[in-house]
Amino acid sequence: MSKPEAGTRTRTLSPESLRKIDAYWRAANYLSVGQIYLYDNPLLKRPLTLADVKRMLLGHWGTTPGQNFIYAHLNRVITKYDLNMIYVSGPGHGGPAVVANSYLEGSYSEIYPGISPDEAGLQKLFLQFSFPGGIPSHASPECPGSIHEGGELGYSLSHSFGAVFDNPELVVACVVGDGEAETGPLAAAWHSNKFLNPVTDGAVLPILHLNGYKIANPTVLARIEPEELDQFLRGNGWTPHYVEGNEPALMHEAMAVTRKIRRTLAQARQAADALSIKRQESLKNDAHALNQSIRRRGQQEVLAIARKALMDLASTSLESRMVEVFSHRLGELDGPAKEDLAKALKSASEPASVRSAFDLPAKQRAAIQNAVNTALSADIRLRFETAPDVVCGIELSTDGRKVAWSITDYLASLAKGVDELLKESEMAEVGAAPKSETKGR
Ligand SMILES: Cc1ncc(C[n+]2csc(CCOP(=O)(O)OP(=O)(O)O)c2C)c(N)n1
Repeated sequence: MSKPEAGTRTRTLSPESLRKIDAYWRAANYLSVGQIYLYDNPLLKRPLTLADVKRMLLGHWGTTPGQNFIYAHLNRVITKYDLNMIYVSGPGHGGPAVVANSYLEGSYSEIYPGISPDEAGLQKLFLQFSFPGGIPSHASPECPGSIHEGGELGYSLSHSFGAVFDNPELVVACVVGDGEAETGPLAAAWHSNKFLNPVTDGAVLPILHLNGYKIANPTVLARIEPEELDQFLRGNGWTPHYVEGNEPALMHEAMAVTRKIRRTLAQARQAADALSIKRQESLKNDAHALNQSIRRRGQQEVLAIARKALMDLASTSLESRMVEVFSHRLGELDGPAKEDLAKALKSASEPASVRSAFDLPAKQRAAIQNAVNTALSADIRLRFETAPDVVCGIELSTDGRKVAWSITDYLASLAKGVDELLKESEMAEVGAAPKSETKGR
């Protein structure tokens, strides 16, 4: 594998944008660290003393600058590309990060006016964090916009996918902790992409926060070789992009990834459209093949039943009964139809053909010859042949005129019924399916 491309310094961001993004990031970091540590003196207007620091510290600083970095950058691309995007914090014990960003954006004070955007509000914001009567140390339902409770690790990806199913415009940026990635639920959730339909669903952008530790203990994904990690992610169906380094200026790299996501989404939708057309065709072919086979099978079954029923009820063979019916039909011919047929048969240069699905015994052939001669008051020359397409019946034809009796019509009505049944079950399937090719779903 070529070494994962490290973030490189480019000039995607103007110096002014870079300064603002960096300022936002540092402000979010300040608000986060303040929540974890500060009991008082929120703006550090006077020299810090031990009395300003909380006695019992909770919340994990280690995950926070990374999450703030991602959050700041995502906000920028949301604004730039007018994306419909939400943020899910996997290492949810980095609660200070999501609270800090919500406060910086103004949503927090909007929902909780007591936590105002001033020094008094800041004092309350810091104090309430992981404090009796305050808010939990992890991303919790109280946090505006939160759809993911961060106390129990492992469900961030599943929740993100749940949010985008049947929500085609939504992109969920899901930060996955490398410690969180060691939980069973998260390890399995990488495969949720198999259930995603790019036509009807949105997109999930997992961001593996590879900061090396699950709080203080080394993580597996940060200790394996980069190539192994790359193959692991690809093996799960993802195309990883790497943003690594120590400098805030590398934010531009994540933006490039998001741009690519939009392009990939459009391509995936096109591919899914083509796939859906192919699927419709193959469904049609399958239905046709099934219909044919039902028709064939129906023919055999009908014949077998008719043969047995005739034998049981009338002690007669199917073949002789068929000849009788055919002869009767000939006898019933009258008027112009009869004259027309007689004329055609008499003037034909070739013997008229009598086709039947099975080989007619001599006795039946003689009966037919007799019926034709009697019906048309002439000596008509006949040629007998077997033809499987004359589905269980007899057909007399010459020069485009035809007298026939077969069970084809019965089978056609059976085929029509089967067709309707297939259509009904297809409609029911479409109606019941949560989406087209599911899910992925
Ligand atoms: C299911 C579950 N197991 C264990 C924990 C305890 N726990 C809290 S944070 C943490 C480590 C998380 O590591 P990571 O996802 O890498 O986050 P980071 O270290 O970056 O904060 C653990 C094991 C938990 N919250 N939930």
